[in-house]
Amino acid sequence: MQATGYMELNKEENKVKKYEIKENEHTSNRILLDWIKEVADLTQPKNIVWITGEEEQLEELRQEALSTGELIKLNEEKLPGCYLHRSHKNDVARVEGRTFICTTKKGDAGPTNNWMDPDKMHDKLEKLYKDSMKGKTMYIIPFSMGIVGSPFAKYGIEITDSIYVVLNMNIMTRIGSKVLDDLGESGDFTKGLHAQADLNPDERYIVHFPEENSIMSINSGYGGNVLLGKKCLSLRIASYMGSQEGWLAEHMLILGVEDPEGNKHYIAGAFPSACGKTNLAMLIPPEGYQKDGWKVSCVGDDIAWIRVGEDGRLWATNPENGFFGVAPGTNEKSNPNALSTTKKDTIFTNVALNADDNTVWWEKLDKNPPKNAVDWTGKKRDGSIPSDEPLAHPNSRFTSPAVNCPSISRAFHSPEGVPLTAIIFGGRRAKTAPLVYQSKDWEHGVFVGSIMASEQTAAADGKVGVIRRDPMAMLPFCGYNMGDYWQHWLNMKEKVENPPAIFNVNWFRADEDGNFIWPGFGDNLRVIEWIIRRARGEVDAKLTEIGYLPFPTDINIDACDIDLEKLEKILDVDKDGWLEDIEDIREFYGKFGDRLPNELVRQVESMAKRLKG
Ligand code: GTP
Ligand code: SPV
Ligand code: MN
Repeated sequence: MQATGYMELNKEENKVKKYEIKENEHTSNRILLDWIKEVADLTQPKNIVWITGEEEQLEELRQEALSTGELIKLNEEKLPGCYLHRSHKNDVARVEGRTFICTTKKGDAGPTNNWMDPDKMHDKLEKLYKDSMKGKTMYIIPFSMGIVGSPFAKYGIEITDSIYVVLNMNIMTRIGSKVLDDLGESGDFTKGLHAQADLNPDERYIVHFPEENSIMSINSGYGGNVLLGKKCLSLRIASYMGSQEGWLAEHMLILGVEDPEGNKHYIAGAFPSACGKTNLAMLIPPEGYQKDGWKVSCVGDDIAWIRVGEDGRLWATNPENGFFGVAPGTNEKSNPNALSTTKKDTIFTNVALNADDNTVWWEKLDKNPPKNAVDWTGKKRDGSIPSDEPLAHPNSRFTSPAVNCPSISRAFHSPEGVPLTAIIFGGRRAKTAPLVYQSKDWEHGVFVGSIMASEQTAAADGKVGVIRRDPMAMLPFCGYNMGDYWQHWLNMKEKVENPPAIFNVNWFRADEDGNFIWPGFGDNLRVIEWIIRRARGEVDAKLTEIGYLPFPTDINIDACDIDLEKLEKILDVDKDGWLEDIEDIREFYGKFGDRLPNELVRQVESMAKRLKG
């Protein structure tokens, strides 16, 4: 690989090398060059490579990763351009306990984030990064979140020693020289530094310095910990930027729905990790809806940047360029669009290999696990699956280009994004939260988002199934004090003349045996239809203690695998359940002290009164 634009000032082995990073064909940006020198002096790479985004360079990197075993080439006929990667066994999900927001004042990170004094953290990290790239190549990835040149895009530079990161960033973001060209001499970019070091989980850190616009990640090689454009920049850093600049960075999918009359509506939805964003974003309408002329398109599946448009509406863009989706559970029935998205130019992480034909497999892909399987840890398996030892890791993922998705929206390519008709919040809750309800107004809607709770999933370390409060699905992703974040949401009311209606959904209500009552997936359009009709003021609803609930007969269940009686059951207000929730909400709110907006205190107390009265 051609290495350009740098010189080692001192080449003797075992001595600390000093690098001179020269102006080169890639950039003359002094702020960038100085930072790269600083990082190179600290990490001591053997080589520095600028990622241009050219296919030839990327192909060279793929070949190198194949030669070291970092990637495995899959069946070129069945899965053209696809690769398998296995991460270290101790490194398979985001590590929330080791994720930090380092602001000058502790209170600015807030009670839901880990915090350390920025100077102390820098000292600690410096020791860990020292010499960490010795003998390795350092890659410099210029990337854009959003369309390059758009006024809404944010640029970043990720320095990494991982080819897997380069190749994933190439799918997930817009990378390469065009970003440097547009950046010019400006210092307006996020600095992201990633080193795998020795993957020691006890020294793993994912650290954000919002005030310095920088991110440092060390000792991991996995997804959300290392693809720094994703959760680190586009949510944690961007949420902080949004609070300063008057916009919102949210953990939301963006869905386009066209009704039979040709009206187009866009909906943004915040569900916690592994709670159905990708699935809803790629929804295929039930047959009857298709016949009637309903069409659904996908603008984004994980992150939305939301701004106030000149028309007084909220407009959402998807800053990403690909999907980093959960593999298990994805199949021809649940999400055919996602499945077809993964059929080419995809990197699979921690799924199982079918050694007979060099394809991939994961739980619930089909009912025929490969007889000759290699599981996600690299172990040969005979295809029988003890329940505690799945073939694919529960958080195994695919990284695919957004343009692979058969239902990708034309608006995906539009810099200004789409106007929102509705915002939906939703969690994974076996009890209490009904299938759908609507908030009464913006303030009540912000309250509904702030009291979201959900069962924990395999997307992060921690105990799966435990219920925790996850406001706006942003608990692990809010880069500043969550109390200030709620206030920022509340303040939007003044700026948005035509706000979207706000709803809450729960696809995961379960019966006594733990089976989901609502069929979900494509049938979720039935709920979306009600949401759109409500937002347009076309259908009545029942005002209850928690907000507006549908009259059950207003949800279309023609040719749907649920009867009216069951539907009524999941459209109830479980007063005892909600009263228990109130206790928990008060306790949670209590953590925020005087950073908790008064509006939310009023909301919870008046809901308590309604439930008791
Ligand atoms: P992240 O990428 O971690 O942010 O996750 P996500 O929110 O995009 O979740 P995703 O759509 O990948 O779904 C995660 C899991 O939930 C998968 O196992 C899905 O099969 C399951 N799931 C998604 N939608 C539904 C639904 O409507 N009903 C049921 N029962 N399960 C669903
Ligand atoms: C999530 O956990 O919400 C994800 C996957 O989308 S990761 O990129 O690992 O954060
Ligand atoms: Mn996510």
